[in-house]
Parts: sequence; C-alpha cells; structure tokens
Amino acid sequence: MRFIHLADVHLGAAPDADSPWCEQRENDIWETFQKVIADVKEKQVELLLICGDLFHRQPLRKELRDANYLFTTIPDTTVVLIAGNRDYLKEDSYYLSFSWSKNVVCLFGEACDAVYLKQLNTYVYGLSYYSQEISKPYYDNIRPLKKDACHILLAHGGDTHHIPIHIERIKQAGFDYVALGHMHNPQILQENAIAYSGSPEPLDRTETGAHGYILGEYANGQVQIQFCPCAKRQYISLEVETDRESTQLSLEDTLKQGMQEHGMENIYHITLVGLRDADVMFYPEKIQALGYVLEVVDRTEPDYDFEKLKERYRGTLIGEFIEYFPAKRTELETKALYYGMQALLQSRGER
Ligand SMILES: [Mn+2]
Repeated sequence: MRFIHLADVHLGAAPDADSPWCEQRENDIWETFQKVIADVKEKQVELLLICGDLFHRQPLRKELRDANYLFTTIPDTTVVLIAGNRDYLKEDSYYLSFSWSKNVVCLFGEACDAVYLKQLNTYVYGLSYYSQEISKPYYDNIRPLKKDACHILLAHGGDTHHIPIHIERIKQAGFDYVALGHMHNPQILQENAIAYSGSPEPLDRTETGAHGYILGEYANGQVQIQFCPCAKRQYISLEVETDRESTQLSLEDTLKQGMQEHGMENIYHITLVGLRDADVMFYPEKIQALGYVLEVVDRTEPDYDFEKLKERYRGTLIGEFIEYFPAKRTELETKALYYGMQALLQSRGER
C-alpha cells in the first residue's frame, strides 16, 4: 500500500506580504498542492493523508470546493484529513457542513477516532482541533486497536500550546506510522516510523531548505518512507564577501551568478560582508531588482587608507584618533578604529 503524508499546506496564505510577488506566492501554494495531487495520480498512491492546516485560516466555501474538486480527480485514492490549529473547526466552519467527494474521509472528532479502510486493511486514527490552542497531550495515550492491519496515526502539534507530544510515549504506542503536522520543516523523529512532512511550500524566510511531502509504502508489516521535494521555491540565505576592488556592477555580477547557481525561482536574503573601497557605496534597491530578493543586509566596512587620512587630518580629532591606535592592531582595535572612523567622518558630512 502506497501513501502520501502531507501537512501544513496552508492554502490561502500569501507569504512575503510586503513584496511585489506576494500574490504569486499565494498561487504557488495552490499550484504546489495541485502538483501533489498530480503525483498521487502518477505514483498510483492509494492513501493521501493530510495532517492538519490544509488551510491557513478558516476556509472559504469556494476554497473547499476547489480542494474537493482536486480530490474528485483522484477517485481511486482515499483521502483522510484532520483539521489543525489554523483551520480548526469553529462553530460556523464551512468544513462542518461541506459535502465531500466520496473518497474523502474527515476525522472531525474532538476525541481520537479511527476509520477502517477495508480495501487497504488499514486503520487511520486522528482527531481535529476545535480551538486554536490545545495544551493537553492527547496523543500520548492513544493506542492502536489490536487488529492485524496497518495502523497509522495522524497528529497535529508538538509544542506547548498545540498538543504537546512526548516522543517516547508515541514510540511505544505501536503504530506502524505516525504522520505529523504543524512543524513546517520536514523532520524524521524515528526512521520509517514517525515524521513531520513539513509544509509542501515554504511559508516564510525562516523555512529554508527543501520542502515537499513524504511518500510511504507499507508492505509485509513494514513501512518505508522517503521525502519528496515538490516546492516551487526555496528561501535561500546568500552571503557575499566584498573587497576594496568591488564595485556596484561587479557585486551585481557576482550575485547574479550566485542566484543562477541556486536557481532564479528561489527567494533570497542577501548579506554583504567584508571591506569595500571607502568611496564605494552599494545600492540595495538595485540588488533587489536582480530577482526575488527579500532583503539586502549590508555589513561591509569602508577600507580606509589611514596613512593618507592621518596626513590630511593632522592636528585634528580625526588625526589624533588614528594615531591613538598602534600599527599592529588586535581585531577588536581594528573594529574600534573602523567604526570610530566612520562615525567621525560621517559627523563631518564625509564618508
Ligand atoms: Mn499548525
């Protein structure tokens, strides 16, 4: 039996809120979800497990219809889903009155429930959130039924306010597989047994690295899983070192090359470090125009010719400041000298 473990799709989210590509990101999340459904079809997956937070907030009716439409395109796959803390079952949630395609099973109980899928000889267990926070460790005491079948637990949470999980308790429970949701980065807690799939599309700049879903196979009483990347974009932190030869254009070329190597579709957080010629200044807005650049942090420092400056400012505060430092400086002294120099020159209206 082949299954896909998916979680935290966050349909309806629009990451990078202040960027020009925010709307694109909202579409990305839907497109990635469509891609997962296409993979279900292509890989002939029999069971699609959605471990909470399919939606970023209370789903709109039209959003449920779109998701349900996609489920109708995989009629041979059973879809089992639970509601997480984001798309929790509020009193007036459209989730509760929606009529799903017949291959969809919602485990919408407040207490743990199990569904038996006869054709797969599989029990799937789970509960749903009825509020944004649950601090009771509900999963710690859930045990599979004593039946000769595959037993899979769908769980959402793992932090103090979202059903804390004591991993040792879950390890001892005896499930064939525990499919976790809520943490957005993929993470395997026990090999082939307990894992967070992470969100299929990263949702903010802290969620760097590959994102996707987990493909699993249950055969001869044993589960095997593998992580399948499927995100359209990744968040990447790029650090570039400059020197006294660097210019705006040479820096742009270096960055373009770096971004091409990592993929132009990806979203970058760029940090500039190192020295620069004291007359050169870099323009972050020009760097941002090179691609999907969220932010440019400029930590470069001007490289001063102290001999020249000493001559020029002899007898002034600046001259004395430079002379205060020995020719052979410690790292700390060098820093103090550069920062002080910058401050002194700035106060004179120079750089
Ligand atoms: Mn969550």
